[in-house]
Amino acid sequence: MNSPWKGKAKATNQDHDDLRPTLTYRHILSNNLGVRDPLRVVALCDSDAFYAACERVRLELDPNVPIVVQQWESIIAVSYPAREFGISRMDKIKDAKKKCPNLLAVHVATYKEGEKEPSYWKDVDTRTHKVSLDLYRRESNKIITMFKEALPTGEVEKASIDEAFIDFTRPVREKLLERYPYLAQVPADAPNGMDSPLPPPSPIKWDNLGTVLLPEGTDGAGEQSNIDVDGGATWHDVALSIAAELMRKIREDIHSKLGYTTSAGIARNKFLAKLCASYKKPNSQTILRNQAIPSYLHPLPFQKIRFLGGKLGDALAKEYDVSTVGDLFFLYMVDEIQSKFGENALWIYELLRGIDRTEVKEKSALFKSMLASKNLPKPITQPLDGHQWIRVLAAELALRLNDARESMPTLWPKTIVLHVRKGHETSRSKQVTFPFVRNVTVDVIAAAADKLWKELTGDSKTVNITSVQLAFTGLEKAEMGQKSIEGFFATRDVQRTFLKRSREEDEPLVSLENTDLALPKSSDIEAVSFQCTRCRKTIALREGQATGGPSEVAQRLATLRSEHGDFHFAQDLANSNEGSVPVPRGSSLKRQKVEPKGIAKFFIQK
Ligand code: TTP
Ligand code: CA
Ligand code: CA
Repeated sequence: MNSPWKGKAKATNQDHDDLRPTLTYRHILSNNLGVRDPLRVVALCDSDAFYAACERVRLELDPNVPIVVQQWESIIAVSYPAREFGISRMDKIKDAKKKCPNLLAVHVATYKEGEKEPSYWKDVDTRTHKVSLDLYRRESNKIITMFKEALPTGEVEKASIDEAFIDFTRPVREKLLERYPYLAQVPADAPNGMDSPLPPPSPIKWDNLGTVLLPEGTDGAGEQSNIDVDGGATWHDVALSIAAELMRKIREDIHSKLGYTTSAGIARNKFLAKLCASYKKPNSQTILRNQAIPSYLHPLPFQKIRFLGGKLGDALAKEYDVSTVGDLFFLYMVDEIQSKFGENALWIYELLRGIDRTEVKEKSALFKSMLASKNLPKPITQPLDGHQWIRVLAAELALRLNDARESMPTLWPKTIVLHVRKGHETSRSKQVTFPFVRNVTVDVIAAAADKLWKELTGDSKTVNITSVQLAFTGLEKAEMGQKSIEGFFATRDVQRTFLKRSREEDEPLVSLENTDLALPKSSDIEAVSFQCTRCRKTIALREGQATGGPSEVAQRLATLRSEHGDFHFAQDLANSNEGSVPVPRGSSLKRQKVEPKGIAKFFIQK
């Protein structure tokens, strides 16, 4: 094959040609260039020490109080004042208190047998209580709502319980045209009409917009902060600076209205925005200019990049004896990697260049399902003892459905599913149509679930149930037409649905789409498996991995989930590569079907 990379087989700095594209009037006047828009600006905004901050606000504490949030014996969030004492999430409560005798440790709220609402009980026990993350979900929704209200033409995608991607491209373009109206008029003497290059922008005042990362070859320690003016700026830099202005204002509003500090990363795509969001935490924002992408990416240990971590990262490190993104970038043996990775070579190639074309897209506002689950440290052995756990899970579902009904009064789950794991046997589940009722109370839910429980346990005298999950699926917002809410519910036949026969399934039919379980990090997962929203497969921890404390299991599950997510991300990137990928012309780096070998096998779904 006649590849210009043959023999050289190395990347050069010219591979970064996409960092300074020539912008024309057509670019600035088009509003639908999508992920290939050269003026694209994306931010990732993450809340600082989120659960700890929620508890601090709830308790109306001084922001300087050192506080940690505890789940059973583990620490799950550490406030920044507590971090000053060297406390981290890895510490045991006992050790954290040794480091800081005044430490305030708040146990996360729990549902307790027989209680309808979660609360902060004096004595909590994983054998009788279940963690409630409802406060954090509510506060998270308030923050997301503020993003959306501030940016009616922006796109907001909740990425986890405390972070969201924001696509600033449209709001920024509106501001650009408002501030520089001459950009909207193609000059009469422009040589190529709409396709003529824009005039150079005036210098940017970066002061007070956050930490601006420095391009290569500039004096300084990697960042430029509070500098007055900046020559050499591009229109993309102007776009970044406008996004930074809007982001700063929203972050200030969140702080003054809700009391939370946040940190944001602002760059040309999601991958880079996420990567620089935690550059300076807490209460900060970092701007990654296109020219600074190579110098920011190259020194990073590549295994720190989420998609290049884990087993794939280990394999890469072993195979090539490299440690940083820059090492990989310059050592990247195109043909060799192509033969090892097959079509997946492309996305690694792009990632090393700071290219990511994934969209910022709001997941449907409608939760398709809601799931409450509990891993039982002490298995249920008497069938009658199931009832107490069913009530605990029913209380959580009732609260979450009623919360959601505040904004969607006709939200109704078509089905309720009960799923149990019996020792090491495969799990079983049963489901039944859920009655169409106005008041979804704990009693209504528990009645349906009790029935399913009886069907699942049959006539057994003893059982060995180690995990119970209760879920609403098929959640839909029903059309009300002209009716009032009361009239709307009154017209439906409530009882009929209860009489329908339940259906038995080997595997849970729970679609986790848009539940918090679909998020990479959620410590409320007290389960040993999850169902992927993309491929619908149930992905479970291997035998032996499902042992240990709830937080250890949750950690392992989170790792598994993140690896599985990376698999899909890799696939998406590989599949979105038609078109203007900056692959050197004539390179053999093309989409080819190659049998997976070596590292490529990490991309292959088992
Ligand atoms: P993070 O955003 O990872 O951490 P954080 O907000 O506590 O701190 P930072 O300022 O560094 O962003 O996680 C958000 C919340 O998710 C965190 O407050 C608690 C919860 N969480 C867990 O329950 N278990 C975990 O292992 C992690 C990483 C987070
Ligand atoms: Ca956070
Ligand atoms: Ca986070």
